[in-house]
Amino acid sequence: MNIIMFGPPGAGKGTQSVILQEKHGIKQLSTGDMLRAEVASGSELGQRLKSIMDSGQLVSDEIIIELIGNCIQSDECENGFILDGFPRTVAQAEALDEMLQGMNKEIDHVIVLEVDEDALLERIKTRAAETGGARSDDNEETLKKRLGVYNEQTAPIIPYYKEKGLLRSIDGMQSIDTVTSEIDNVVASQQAA
Ligand code: B4P
Repeated sequence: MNIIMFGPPGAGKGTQSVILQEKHGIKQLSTGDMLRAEVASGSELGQRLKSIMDSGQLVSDEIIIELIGNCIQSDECENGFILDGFPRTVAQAEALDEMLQGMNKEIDHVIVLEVDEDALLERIKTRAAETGGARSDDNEETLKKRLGVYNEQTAPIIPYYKEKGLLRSIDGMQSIDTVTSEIDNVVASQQAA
């Protein structure tokens, strides 16, 4: 089963993808984690990525598409994958379709976590406090920029997948456990079919 976990910054994509990976043995592919690993490596590319991420902007489609293409083809994704934070632009969604066609794979569900902006800000503040500011983009100013980028560049993907009949909207304002059980229902409906 191949899933896209979709939603604004801080909606809980990473949180739910980790749970889904553990429960169903399908591989979480988080573009955010991959980019943060590159930053942590101290490479020259990592330094460039850090300044883009700290400014709340998106990393170029070219870099992201190459990153994700290599992962989807790996043996780790044999049982399926969860795309966590990808695609984030219509160009990324189109490139993904092209890649999957070539591999004879397809997306089964696009799970959209809906969370309002005040709650997102609270979550990011909590995470910053709990982690001692481990993520340099976890602050109010950057979050506001990221929300602007989400509304302009990422949300337009929603009609793209709606037309394909793949959207499954979930109220992401609920507790983590409740969101998980609603995602489980989506997954179970496919397994029963
Ligand atoms: P990401 O790493 O994808 O970060 P995110 O959107 O903040 O996280 P997510 O939605 O996963 O929230 P989480 O579960 O952690 O992106 C970081 C940056 O990388 C981007 O800004 C961009 O620059 C770059 N990037 C990544 N992918 C890219 C792409 N495809 N193209 C271009 N650039 C890209 O949850 C947040 C917090 O809320 C946590 O503390 C969690 O505990 C809490 N929480 C979760 N669910 C909750 C719930 N139900 N109730 C209460 N709290 C909850």
